[in-house]
Amino acid sequence: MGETLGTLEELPQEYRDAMTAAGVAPLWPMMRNVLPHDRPNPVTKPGYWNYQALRPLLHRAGELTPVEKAERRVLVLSDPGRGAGAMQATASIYLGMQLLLPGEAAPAHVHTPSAVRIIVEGKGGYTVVDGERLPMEEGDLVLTPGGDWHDHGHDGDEPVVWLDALDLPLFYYLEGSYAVEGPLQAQRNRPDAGQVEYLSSGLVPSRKRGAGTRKYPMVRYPWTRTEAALRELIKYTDDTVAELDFVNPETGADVLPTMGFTAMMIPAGTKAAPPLQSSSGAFHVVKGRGKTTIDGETFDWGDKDTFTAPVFAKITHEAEEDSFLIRVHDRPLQEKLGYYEERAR
Ligand code: 1HN
Repeated sequence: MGETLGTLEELPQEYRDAMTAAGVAPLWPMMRNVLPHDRPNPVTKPGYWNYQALRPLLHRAGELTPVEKAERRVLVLSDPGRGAGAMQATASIYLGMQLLLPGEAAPAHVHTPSAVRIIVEGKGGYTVVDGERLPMEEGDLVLTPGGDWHDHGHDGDEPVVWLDALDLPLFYYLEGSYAVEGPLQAQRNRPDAGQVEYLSSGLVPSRKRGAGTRKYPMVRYPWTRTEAALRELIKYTDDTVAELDFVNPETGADVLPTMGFTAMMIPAGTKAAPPLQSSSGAFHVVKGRGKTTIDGETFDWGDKDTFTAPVFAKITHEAEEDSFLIRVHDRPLQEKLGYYEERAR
């Protein structure tokens, strides 16, 4: 226990060459890399993206690359620990900022990873998910579960931007990531289920015998309701931060199998120091102002900024104004794998 393990260099060169020729390698020099003591040793580094800095770059992409040439016009938020161009923001979470201009349509496709949009700015954008037309308004959370057809459209007159979060790194790692393309979908002429069947929390369509429910019954969570719920909760909770998890209204489970989403309100003047968590996370500021220290790095944030935290990060938030954030995390996956954990700081 705790002894220093043997290195590759200690072994005779002819033995190392013979192992290489046989297609094998000794485990012991690599043992502590794959199984560090006590806690993981993440590659992921804390990341921060200022929206005012991204915005002109995104608009430039709008001038340079028509949506037909991009399929999806997105700037990817790369984990600083993996470097520019990395297709992930943490080990399990991909993030990108997507721009759609008035009159544009992003073609329909379906893929194995799941996507979630958090709307950043602009009016008139919509997504069609399996025939259901979902208006996109600032702060809304819109799900595109893996296996559901989706395309994006825009009836408004100003650019629309949203943050995409996908479990793409997992699917890519599993060599399970692929898409199928198709024609734009016919849209059902009615409001989405969040405005009809699931308008009111605690009420679901009557469970008549034999009436089946969709696996993902509600795919749009309007921000106006989320904010109203947080503002009410903060008045009565003993916690310094109000937190609400987005769940499937039929099952109460997390909205997707791998990714979880938590709406947070940090009141002005409040400091919050959550326990260390085995999940990694991305924080998107719907609105507010404050600063967050993650493993010793401090980020000053404002409206529409995004920042990330590796697994077991030591996180301290301080809000200057009443601040509303959505946290994207991989707790649902870790719970299914049986190792989600929180530790005292
Ligand atoms: C995707 O399908 C979308 O549908 C956005 O808007 C970003 C990033 C990687 C793979 C698929 C979209 C994506 C994506």
